[in-house]
Amino acid sequence: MNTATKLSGFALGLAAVFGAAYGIGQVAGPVAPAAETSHDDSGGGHAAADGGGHADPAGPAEHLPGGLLVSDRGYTLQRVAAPADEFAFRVTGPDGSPVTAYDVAHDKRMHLIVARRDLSGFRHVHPEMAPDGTWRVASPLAGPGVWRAFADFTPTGAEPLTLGVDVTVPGALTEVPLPAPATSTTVDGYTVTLAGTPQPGRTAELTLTVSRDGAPVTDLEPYLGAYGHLVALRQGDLAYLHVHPDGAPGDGRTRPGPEVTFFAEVPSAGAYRLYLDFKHGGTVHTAEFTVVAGNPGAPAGDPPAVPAPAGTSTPAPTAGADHGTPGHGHD
Ligand SMILES: [Cu+2]
Repeated sequence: MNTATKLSGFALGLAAVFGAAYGIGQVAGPVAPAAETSHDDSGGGHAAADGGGHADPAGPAEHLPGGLLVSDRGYTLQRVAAPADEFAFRVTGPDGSPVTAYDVAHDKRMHLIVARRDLSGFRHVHPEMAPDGTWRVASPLAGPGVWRAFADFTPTGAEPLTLGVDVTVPGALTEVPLPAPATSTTVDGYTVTLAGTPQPGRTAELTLTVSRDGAPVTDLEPYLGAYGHLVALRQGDLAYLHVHPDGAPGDGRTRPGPEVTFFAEVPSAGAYRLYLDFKHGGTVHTAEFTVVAGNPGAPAGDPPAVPAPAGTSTPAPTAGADHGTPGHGHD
């Protein structure tokens, strides 16, 4: 019940902000310096997820997961025209001009993550910035569809920020159904298992274990300042979640596998897709998982966490076919 209350509050917040985003859309184009949004009357002194120690009044957007907004706290993500095989964008700051000063976070000044709206096609790449603030990278958009592109960065002197923008790649669209929840997956000959289940509103420990040919991998290579980098996207709106690794290479306690541990907090119950980037043999691999956060016995009226595969619309919904529910009782 408590959870339900929180969730409806969250939904209301979303509605309010989407309303605001719609308003922004109306005046899109050359973006005038975003009129200083002073919605401080919300009284929201909500603690920042990380970093802390900021003096700015917390606007409503600070209560949202990242990636849902194309413009936030005065910073706006703008695509820049580019050849089809290239993806280019810039970020304008509160004064309306392109941002050129960024802090390094996770080894890079800019992380560009893309995924189709159906959560397929995940890529995580690192563009290069031209002196005028334009970021360019070989296009990570692999095929037709509606993609969400996330720019994850920290402007020097400001808080970390993730802005998102939709990008349509024309062509015949084949929607990929979200794979069923699972605690084990394979990629490039590696088997990766997942222990732990995200919980709405509180931090959960997620441990991923990498093996190959039945043997634990104990020589993972540092990637982005850690032995793994985990991104979580929420089904339905692709809210982008920061997930923090536990420990770093060289800290004297963190081993290079086979286990990589993260602390994650999800904003709501429901389905998420997790993407683990890890490096081994000089190559970055991405293992993907579907997880369902919260109580599987969700309140009536909630949409199913995982939709039936498209095109196989059997008339009778499979009652109680809640297979693959993550539990604690394995082993
Ligand atoms: Cu990155």
